[in-house]
Amino acid sequence: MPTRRQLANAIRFLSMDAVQKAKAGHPGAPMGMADIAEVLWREVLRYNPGNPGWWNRDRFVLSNGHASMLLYSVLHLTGYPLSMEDLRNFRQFHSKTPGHPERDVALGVETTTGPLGQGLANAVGMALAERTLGAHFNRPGHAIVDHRTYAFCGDGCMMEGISHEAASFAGTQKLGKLTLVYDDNGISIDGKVRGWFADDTAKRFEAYGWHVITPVDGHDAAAIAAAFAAARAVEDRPSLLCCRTVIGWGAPHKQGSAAMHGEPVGLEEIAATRANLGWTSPPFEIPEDIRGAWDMRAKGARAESDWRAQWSAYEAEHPALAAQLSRRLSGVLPESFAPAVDEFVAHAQADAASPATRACSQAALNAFGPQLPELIGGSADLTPSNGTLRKDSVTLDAAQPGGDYLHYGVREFGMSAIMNGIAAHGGFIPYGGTFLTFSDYARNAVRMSALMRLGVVYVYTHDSIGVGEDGPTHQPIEHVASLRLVPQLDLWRPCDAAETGVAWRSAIESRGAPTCLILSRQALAHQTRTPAQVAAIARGGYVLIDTGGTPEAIVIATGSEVGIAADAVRALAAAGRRVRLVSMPSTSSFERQDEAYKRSVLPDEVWRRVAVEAGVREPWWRYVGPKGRIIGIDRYGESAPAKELFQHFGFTAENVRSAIEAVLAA
Ligand SMILES: Cc1ncc(C[n+]2csc(CCOP(=O)(O)OP(=O)(O)O)c2C)c(N)n1
Ligand SMILES: [Mg+2]
Repeated sequence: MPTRRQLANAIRFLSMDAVQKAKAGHPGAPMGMADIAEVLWREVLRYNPGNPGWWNRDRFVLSNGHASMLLYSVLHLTGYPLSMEDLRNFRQFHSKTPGHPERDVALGVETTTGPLGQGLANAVGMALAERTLGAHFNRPGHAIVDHRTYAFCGDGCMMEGISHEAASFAGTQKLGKLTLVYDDNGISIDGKVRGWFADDTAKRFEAYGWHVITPVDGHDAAAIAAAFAAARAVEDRPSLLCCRTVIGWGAPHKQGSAAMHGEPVGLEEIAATRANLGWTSPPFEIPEDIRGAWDMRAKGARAESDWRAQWSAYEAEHPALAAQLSRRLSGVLPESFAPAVDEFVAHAQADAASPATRACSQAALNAFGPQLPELIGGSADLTPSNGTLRKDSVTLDAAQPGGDYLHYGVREFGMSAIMNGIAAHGGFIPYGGTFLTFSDYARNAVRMSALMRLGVVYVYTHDSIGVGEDGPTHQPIEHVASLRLVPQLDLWRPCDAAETGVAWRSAIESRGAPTCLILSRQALAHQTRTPAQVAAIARGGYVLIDTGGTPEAIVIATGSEVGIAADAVRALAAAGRRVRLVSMPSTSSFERQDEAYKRSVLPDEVWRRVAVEAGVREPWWRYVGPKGRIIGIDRYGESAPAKELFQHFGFTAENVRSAIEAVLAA
């Protein structure tokens, strides 16, 4: 039987050799955390390499994502479908082993964040999702949802501000099944962290209300195992293991230095490490006894089959709950959802009321929310402004773990990354609100939602100079345009209640991509529509006001500017001009339509075009062309009542009319 050290060394050599072969990567952290990983993956974690997607598996998040060779090594060694060939192809084009894997559940990658610190917040979201799902579905004698969340992080994660947001939130939420392992090696890229990171991390986490186990010798398997056991024993607080490690442990001349962080170790030093650790196997070969001791397939299959027996009993006793849980985990929406939204939209159309779209959004949530027990709402401390609280919502916290509404506090980035974790866990559709201008604070987590194809819903209210008196810091100018640039992200800026309902439907149905809902603070005019026009909203852009025959000009508007443009178009119609109004709440959805549809809305031959949107002009050139006109704002706003600002910046029916007349005269 090999020693635990030898088992850990398998990770060290796979990591060193793969980084060397790729001529790029990060050997230091995998070598430093190898002993911890050996204990965690062989003794502590519950998973089944033969069925990586088994949903009651423990979750593992690598927040120091540069240590990806650590994860690939253990996935390979424990028996996940990751071959030695895959390890040899580390970082190569189309390999299963990219530099920073983000999410690939079929391979055992829950999430590993390239952007440091976010994994910590993702793990908080996963632990919260587990607890909430358990509260929804577990019944006496049936702990059918019962798994733990583990995360590794490094100095970089701890330095990042998001670690504060996430850890503070997790402490308040008392997430007892969350265990964070801190790789306290004293090294980051620039060298010894002492010069720029002198916090007492243990005290910091104690202050957050965490259970802190410190110091743990990260190279002593028995100490590590004891620390994991201690973490498990404390159920009312998340646990932090502060593990003292040596970066690049085992490399005789380089260990403990920043040189081990992010470059190949070098053939000479690798040979010296082999001699130092008594490792005689050539690169990418694992001795049989070590391979055998690492193989977790039988143990994993047993763990899952034990759980399946529990599931059968649960299903027999609680068939309706079991069916609902299965539905939620598979991401299928209840059949009652779409009709509920359709009814909301039909009512909105008939009511002809003209509230702010943030209020429409609140009403839409109230209308379809009861159909969707998988919704977990929230706001970064702007609940009344964002209109995110549904009338039947219950606060979700340690006292009410079965609730469905999170008061995230003033933590936009944390909220967004936590929502990514909730979505990645499964069983929930998270949505969270803040002011659009603060989407910048959350920006990289929004990008990660898109990159990881997570169906998170961002509710961004106060969407323009319409914010008014709060002034330029609170008035989004470039935000909508910049969010439209994010690949795999849907964005809707609806103009009234009907469009808001359709936008929500799209966001909820979009389980493989995030959606931003861009909503007004101020009341907006209702638009009348035919049933065909109502049906066309979902296409993202459609003809709202038409003329007989080919129009002379087309006006394209979104959100709060649709009503203004409609007034201008009607005035021109009264003057005998044939001008079409296109409402374009979602350019991302419109671009997915077929060419014939897009041309029917924006015929090529009609080149006289005007776009109106209270934000930077940039996105609209592609729609109006070089001869078009755009009424937008390419500067920061002003502090003044919204009505005056709209006037000042030219968002009036008269000004839109002048712009159309100018293109008509061209
Ligand atoms: C948000 C973010 N900023 C910067 C980086 C680049 N980066 C990758 S690793 C690293 C240093 C991390 O230090 P530590 O977590 O201590 O890792 P170790 O060197 O100990 O492996 C930096 C700055 C990143 N990946 N993400
Ligand atoms: Mg470090």
